[in-house]
Amino acid sequence: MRDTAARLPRLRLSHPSGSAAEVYLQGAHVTSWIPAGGSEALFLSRAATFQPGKAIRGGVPVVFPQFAELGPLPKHGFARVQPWERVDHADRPGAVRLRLRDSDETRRIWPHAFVAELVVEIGGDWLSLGLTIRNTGDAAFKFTAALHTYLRVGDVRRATVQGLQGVRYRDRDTGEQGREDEDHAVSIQGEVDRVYLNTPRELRVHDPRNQRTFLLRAEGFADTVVWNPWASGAASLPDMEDDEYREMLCVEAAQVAEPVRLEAGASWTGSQRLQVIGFVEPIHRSQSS
Ligand code: TA6
Repeated sequence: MRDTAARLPRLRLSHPSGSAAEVYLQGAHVTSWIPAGGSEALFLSRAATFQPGKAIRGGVPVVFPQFAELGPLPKHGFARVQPWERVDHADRPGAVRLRLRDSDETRRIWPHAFVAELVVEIGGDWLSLGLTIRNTGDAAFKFTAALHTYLRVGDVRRATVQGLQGVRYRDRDTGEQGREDEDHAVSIQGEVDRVYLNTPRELRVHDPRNQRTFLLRAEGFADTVVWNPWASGAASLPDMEDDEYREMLCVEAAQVAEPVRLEAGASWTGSQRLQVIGFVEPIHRSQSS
């Protein structure tokens, strides 16, 4: 990491099982999660920078109120670079609740009153993030959002995502719309940046190199974004080493295709739960039938 992480305040979560996590108040950004008896499960770039107002490359950036450049706001909105406050420990060991309210700065970018809360919690082999958005103003607003999770994998070229078979997607680079192969798990053999629409709630990411499988369960978020910049994309990112694309795979719980409309006083919640379940051999439909 190029510059001192100490400049930004962060919290450490620990669970009686031995699992641990790290969360920066800027962005309510989880940058590390180590399951009990395991090794780091989130990717954080060696070139990540930790500066006020700058996004951190890796972990779980909170994307709100706009996903990517799909709208007039700054890319991925502002939640990931705003200072959140710790509200409480959510009354459980290994849990914390963080809050972001609209301010003069956020209203200059997006003229709405809101409260965002993120509850981060770890257990022995899982990490869960629950994002709640409340409209505290007197008019409805719309937003898109994501938990932009960077999983750490041993070798992305051997990793597969199970559960997206037959699911429709939009390719963000080419604009192409398509449907994923019915028979095979998604494997990453080049740059990928796809929004999978209305995805199953449960997905698995198999990482044979690290001999582990992630079980990902999303609620509230309809879509899933799969992103890996590959060598060329990584080379264009100043806060990512050129070869690090091999060690990461973003599998993001997202609400992109259909923005959420929140009436005054209403709230919305979306969550993603990651669990490490040891290595489970992927099942191919052609094998199981
Ligand atoms: O979620 C995928 C994506 O929108 C990609 O298009 C890629 O640009 C990535 O997010 C990272 O965005 P960032 O602004 O953090 O460089």
